[in-house]
Amino acid sequence: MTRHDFILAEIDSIYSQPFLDLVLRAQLIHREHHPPNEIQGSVLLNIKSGGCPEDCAYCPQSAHYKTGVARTDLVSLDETLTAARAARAQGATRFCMGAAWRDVPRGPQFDRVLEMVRGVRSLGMEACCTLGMLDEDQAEALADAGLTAYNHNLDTSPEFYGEIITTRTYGDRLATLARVRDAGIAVCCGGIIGMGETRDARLRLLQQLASLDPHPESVPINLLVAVEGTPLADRPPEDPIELVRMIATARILMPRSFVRLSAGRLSLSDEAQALCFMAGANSVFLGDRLLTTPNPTADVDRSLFERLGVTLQGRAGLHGPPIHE
Ligand code: SAM
Ligand code: DTB
Ligand code: SF4
Repeated sequence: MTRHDFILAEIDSIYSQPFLDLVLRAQLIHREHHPPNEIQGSVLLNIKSGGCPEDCAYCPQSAHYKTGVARTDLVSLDETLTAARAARAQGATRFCMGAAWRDVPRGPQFDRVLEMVRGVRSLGMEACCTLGMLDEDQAEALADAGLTAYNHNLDTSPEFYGEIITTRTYGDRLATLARVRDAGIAVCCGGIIGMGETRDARLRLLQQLASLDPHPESVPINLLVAVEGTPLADRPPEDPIELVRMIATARILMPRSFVRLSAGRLSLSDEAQALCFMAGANSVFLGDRLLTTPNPTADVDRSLFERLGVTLQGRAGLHGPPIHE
């Protein structure tokens, strides 16, 4: 039974209980719904970098800040499919294409994104996009092209949102998420910790995520990567124990979702990552690059997974059409 009506005090009593009780409970729930030693691997490709008109305070790709991130045009179909094949060879089952757009431009650029989605699906991989706001027609076109999932994060609580982003509202985000859901595309929606938010703000984010009905199929939990030039550049590193609490609480509230240990893995020890998996994280980004910042290399991840006896989710877990190649 999944629930969507958690009150804040309930979430607080889960999140704030003694750490070992929390992790144990999360792990037991995890095992009821997921294979215990299997992790989903996704690879990200930045298909259009930098120059974004939004002012998200954490983001190196916002045009409002001087971060040295290159501004590029939309990459070619060829380049995308080459990267998708490499991702598949590294063991990823999902390929995620991210664009630094406020919303998706109509015309040839969107047509190319649709080609990319078809191409990735024909490699037998799940395809995910994160392109900013979508209208109904665009959501339907992406669904028709075979898009598996759309990433659109709520990032933080409704109350703290205005401190982080002023160029769009929480309501704008929720409206796009509803269009994605209505088009029949899986929803990937999560947030960031370490931006100076209170514990209450984290609980409210979790409450918002769990109130989505159905729950998002994937819930990325990002640890802030503090990037020089952004307003959050000087944020002190977040306590990894808080990240584990966040993941464990997400696992308990949304038992069937993939909980993705997303940005920030490079700042975690192997032991902290292992605790995140113990707490119910069952998805990561593979590959040495996220969108603009580094991520553990394939060798480092392979060794970590081997030492933990963890395997990458195989193709058997894939939804969608069979492999054509
Ligand atoms: N422009 C699209 C959007 O905002 O939905 C897609 C790309 S955006 C980079 C996707 C997500 O990456 C953001 O919602 C945020 O959660 C995460 N993110 C971006 N920069 C980050 C950073 N420096 N540290 C952690 N997470 C970050
Ligand atoms: C998500 O929640 N995290 C990913 C993905 N969705 C698109 C992005 C993380 C970006 C980290 C900063 C960067 O590399 O630019
Ligand atoms: Fe643009 Fe997305 Fe970065 Fe915000 S998070 S500035 S919308 S690329």
